[in-house]
Amino acid sequence: MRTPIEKVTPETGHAKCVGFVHEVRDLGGLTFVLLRDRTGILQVTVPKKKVPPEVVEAVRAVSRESVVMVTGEVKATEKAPGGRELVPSTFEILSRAETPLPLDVAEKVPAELDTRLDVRFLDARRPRVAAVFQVRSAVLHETARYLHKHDFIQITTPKIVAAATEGGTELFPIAYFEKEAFLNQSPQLYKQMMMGAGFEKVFEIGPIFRAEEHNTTRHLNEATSIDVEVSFADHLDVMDLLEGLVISVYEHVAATCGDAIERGGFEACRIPKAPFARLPYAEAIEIAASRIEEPIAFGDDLSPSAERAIGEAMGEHYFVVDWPSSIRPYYAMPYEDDPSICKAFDLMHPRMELSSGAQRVHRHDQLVQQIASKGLSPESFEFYLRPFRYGMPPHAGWGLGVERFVMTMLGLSNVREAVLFPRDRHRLVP
Ligand code: AMO
Repeated sequence: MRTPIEKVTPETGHAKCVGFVHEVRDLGGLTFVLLRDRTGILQVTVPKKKVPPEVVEAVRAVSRESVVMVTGEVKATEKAPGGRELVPSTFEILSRAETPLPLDVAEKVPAELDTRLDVRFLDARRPRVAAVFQVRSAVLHETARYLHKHDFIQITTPKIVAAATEGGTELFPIAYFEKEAFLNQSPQLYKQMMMGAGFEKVFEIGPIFRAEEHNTTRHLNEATSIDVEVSFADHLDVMDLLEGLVISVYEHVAATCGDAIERGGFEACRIPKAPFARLPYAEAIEIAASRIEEPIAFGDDLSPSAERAIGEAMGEHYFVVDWPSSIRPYYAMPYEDDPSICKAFDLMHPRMELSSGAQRVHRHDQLVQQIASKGLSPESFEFYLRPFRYGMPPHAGWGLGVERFVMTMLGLSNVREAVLFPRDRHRLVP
């Protein structure tokens, strides 16, 4: 059995360690090899006269980032990282890395993102990148735990679909035998249908596909969405759920990823505090209008500069509520006393939108009328509309983008940093 590097201590005695060669420093009679696995770095000290000749030969031949297996005695030393070193009795090259490396893994100064993404497998060997994906894993883990604890049923819905959910333009058409089909933009219609099936509380964590042409630091063409839908609930209920989930995920990351976050050189993330402010859209527009140059008025979407200006004024996570019905999807429930606004919300991080949600229209005829009034054809939504004719509970839900969640949590500058293999306008490989 190998010993993970973080478990190697001066008390270990004889140890077998396997990892990547992080660095080789040849000082003549003495060579230092830094061995790295995902738990840390171990100094392998090779006094050439005191170790077997085949060890000296292997150390001379090894290149950086090769995978090696080293056995030997662990000794205490103040001069090495972690206060210990390993003096090898065997040194075996399991897999030799070619030189030169396409990316310098030990380099402190970051390379261009494009170069890094081309060789993501090497890039992810860096503690800073590995930390992002450890945090992402913790985010997904706690999300599922939190929702299961609140009696949600996890579902998985089709990604090959026949209709748009969020409007028609952002669809990727695919070849599906003799039929027209698309990659799904959102599990929206399916999670709502499961309210008609009586599941009451469902969630899905899965891919969403958006054929957005623009190339920004916050848009992907394939993203991961945490989707939730709840019966017998309104928008306020699911906003409370979202707020509780966000805080719980931050707490879990702080409790379980502290070491990785520190090794990656990130600042410890500050846990947001409940309750999040609830800012009516009309007030958000006023704040933006007073702070940005470009004209903005009631009925406009919040542009990135408007979001930034409002975020600066708000400072913390906040909700924007009471949106104009004209700029929300057909499934958002208008207020009874003022149908020009609806029971929709966005959860905002001061830097950008994290989540959108709403109480939904649950009455069939109203839904048909709203689909038509958005210029869409109710016939192409027949499979979705059908359950609304056979008893549909009032319901509400939201979708939360995993990449933006991780990006804002760690202060990443580009959403692509939060995906292993991002898909964008120009990137389809690896
Ligand atoms: P919306 O389209 O606002 O709402 O998406 C919800 C959240 O998903 C993330 N997201 C994206 N992240 C990166 N790149 C993209 N191209 C991208 N598109 C979306 C964002 C966004 O806030 N059906 C509704 C949700 C609902 O009402 O339940 C929906 O999809 O973080």
